Amino acid sequence: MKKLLLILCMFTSITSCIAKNDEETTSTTGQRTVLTENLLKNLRTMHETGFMFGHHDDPLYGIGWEGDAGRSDVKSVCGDYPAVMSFDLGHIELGDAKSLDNITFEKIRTEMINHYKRGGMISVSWHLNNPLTGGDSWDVKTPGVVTSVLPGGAKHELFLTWLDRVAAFFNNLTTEEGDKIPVLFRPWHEHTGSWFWWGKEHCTPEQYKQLWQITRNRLDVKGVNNLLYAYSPGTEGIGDVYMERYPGDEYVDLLGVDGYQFGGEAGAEGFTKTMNSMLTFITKMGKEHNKPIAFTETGLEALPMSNWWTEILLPIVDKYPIAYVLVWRNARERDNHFYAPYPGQVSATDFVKFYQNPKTLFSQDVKNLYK
Ligand code: BMA
Repeated sequence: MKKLLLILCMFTSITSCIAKNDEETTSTTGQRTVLTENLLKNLRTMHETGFMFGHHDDPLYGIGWEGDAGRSDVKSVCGDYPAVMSFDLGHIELGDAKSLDNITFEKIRTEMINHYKRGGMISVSWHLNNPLTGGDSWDVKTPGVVTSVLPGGAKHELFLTWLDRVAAFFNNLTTEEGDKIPVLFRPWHEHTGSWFWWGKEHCTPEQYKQLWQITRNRLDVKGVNNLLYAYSPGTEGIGDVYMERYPGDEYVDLLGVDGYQFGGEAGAEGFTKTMNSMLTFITKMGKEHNKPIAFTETGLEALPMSNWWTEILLPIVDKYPIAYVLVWRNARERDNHFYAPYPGQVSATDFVKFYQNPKTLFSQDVKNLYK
């Protein structure tokens, strides 16, 4: 065996989520499934074995292909699937059949089930539209969008219907055997920046926290009991910057950070410095708040550095007790918008070395995430 399999714990615990009272969103359930609790337990101890590698939209498309059964750029390079696959629910709120990246939600659901069946973990982000303007997540020209979806706001009722569509998707995520598949949901990410309508300059800390609360409470009320929730700020700062909008321990299961290397090779030093600072802080917060931690999004666009995996990313992450690190998608519809290698790509050989490192965990290394 290249790597140790995860050690099973015999005992499982079911802790109930604390539901907040909000008149129309009072939680009636608030209990997670045993599979979901088991995933949380295993995320907590993952760092004792290593850290999982993840890739966004991994089985859906890659460089030069789309929709080929069983295909994955990561697997084509190293022989195994990532342990974590993330997907995005943008446009599900509209009732559309296809996501903002032009994939049917039915296909996304199928690939989530496939990945669960191979033992892997699923994470979900949500680049939802702007409910006030009808624009996208990045439409930040009009103020007051967050206020508009809070109780009493002009778009509150509409927003609840959006949350209900998300709830229906998660509630419908079941295998033929009847397992309801656990998911790490990462709503309202990168909010310490201001490029999304829920970002720092577009709402107060209280409004942001309320956004989390109504999201969580509505999903609880709708019986969504298969989610863990990740808090994923950007790299704008540690300390108060990171924690200012933290919705509270009862809403969050994992502390993360999204941070990219920008500017090609020249950005390596700054990226290393920033991520060491962020991950040192998150490690401390994880201990204080008793939460697992992860590097929830990262990457170097178009991977121009042949040694990026083992000489930049690995030396950063292997110092911290992260459960996983995830790189963004290999877009098939945009030039040079990819974050994992494909066969022949300049960093492919180095990625194989990264894969062979005993600390990096891929699909074959994580067979007991739900036990
Ligand atoms: C961004 C880019 C966009 C994409 C969005 C949601 O980072 O990759 O092209 O639409 O994520 O996946």
